[in-house]
Amino acid sequence: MQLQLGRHTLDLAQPQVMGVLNRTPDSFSDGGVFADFAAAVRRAHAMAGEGAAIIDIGGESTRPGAEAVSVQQELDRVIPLIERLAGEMDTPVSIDTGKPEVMREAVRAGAVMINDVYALRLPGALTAALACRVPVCLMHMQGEPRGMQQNPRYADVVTEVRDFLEERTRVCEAAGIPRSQILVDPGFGFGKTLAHNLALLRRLQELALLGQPLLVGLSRKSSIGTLLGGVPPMERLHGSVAAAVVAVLRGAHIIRAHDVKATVEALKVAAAARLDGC
Ligand code: 7PJ
Repeated sequence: MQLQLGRHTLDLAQPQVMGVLNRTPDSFSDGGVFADFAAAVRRAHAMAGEGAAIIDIGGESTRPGAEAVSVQQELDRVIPLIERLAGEMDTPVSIDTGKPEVMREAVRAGAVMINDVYALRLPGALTAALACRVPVCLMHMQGEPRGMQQNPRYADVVTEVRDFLEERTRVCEAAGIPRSQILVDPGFGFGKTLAHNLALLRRLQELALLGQPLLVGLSRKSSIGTLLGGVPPMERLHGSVAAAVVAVLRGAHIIRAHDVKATVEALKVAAAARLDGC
């Protein structure tokens, strides 16, 4: 399995790491350290040096209860950074957004992938993504970021997430996005309790069977903190790496992570010991 990202071909037979770069002052996971432009540029280069295959840039926090940002604010946060990085870096850049205007401008600025936690469900997003002609990651989320963690409920979370991702893939393909450019993601922590997240991780293979590149983000998420007795985001490194290894052994192709070096090294060892993606 391969993924074409601009001039780069990503080999998905090996696990790949997507490095997270938040340009948000209210990010839960890094406290907004990379809101500063120069710090963000340095961080992107550092992650590329550590083996990130993609740098994912976001300008709106989707943590539970986060403030919404305007289109202009989001553009101001991400576009200059994407222009700079796409011009000087050999690592592909993706844009983490649900807003059609931001998708368009980001791809114009050099982003080669769209990562949308709304799975192109916001008005105009599907049309915008289609026009951009870049791969899209469709993520599952129950509800909206503001209230999604209040009372998430499922009859069978794995089946519901799988059916949702299958349906969104079908809708996107029918609209004209080639299947080869569609990634799927269960959206750990997006309208899910610890039990839901664990069920998804245990049965991740059922999502791999959809046949699309499978991206997962568990890095520093609250489920990891809970399993470790309530530790804060900066103390979730080892737990996050363990979760990444489990995900890759159960069929994930791309791991979205803050701690690139640790994740890349762990996944190299995990991949070498893997029988055939089991
Ligand atoms: C995810 C994401 C994820 C994808 C965020 C955080 C919260 N995109 N954007 N998957 N999470 N595709 O970084 O913890 O899990 S924002």
